[in-house]
Amino acid sequence: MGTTNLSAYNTESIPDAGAMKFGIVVSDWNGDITMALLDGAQKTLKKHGATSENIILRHVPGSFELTHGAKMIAENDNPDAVICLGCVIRGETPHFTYICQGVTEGITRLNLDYKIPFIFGVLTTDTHQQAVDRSGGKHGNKGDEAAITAIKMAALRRDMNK
Ligand code: DLZ
Repeated sequence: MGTTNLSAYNTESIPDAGAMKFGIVVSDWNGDITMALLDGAQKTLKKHGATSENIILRHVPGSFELTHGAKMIAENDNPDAVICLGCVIRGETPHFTYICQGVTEGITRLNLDYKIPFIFGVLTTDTHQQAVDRSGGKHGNKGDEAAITAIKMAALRRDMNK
């Protein structure tokens, strides 16, 4: 189990994203990791048909601000889904717990309050190496997975609104 690539998926099972609009909000904290997540998410969206014009990108300082950044994209850019990308690495103080709790509850609430899906693409790791392993390393890229989830959830909503 330990070496499973979590980003492995069947490409043919993914809906076409050509007519979909996505927001991405990315945290600049732990930027080496979050830029790798962003790269994965953008490449995966485009691989499945999304155009550059239909990928709205905004940066926020840290993962705690992802909720507000995502909310602003939802209110200003009319996306079909918003992907939230961040990386919180455990330190010596309880700060890790509060940030993780804040962003998790924030994104959950957005999913309940708005009609579009908000995707949780936040790594929460004990070490920097664990984050490297999950942002394009031996465990895949959480950014790819977040993009696939966004496409699937946008398609679900589209199908249910038919
Ligand atoms: C303050 C802080 C710390 C200690 N660690 C992280 C982290 O590992 N990952 C992350 O995304 N952000 C961290 N931050 C910043 C907070 O998310 C937030 O930006 C500040 O507390 C200001 O609200």
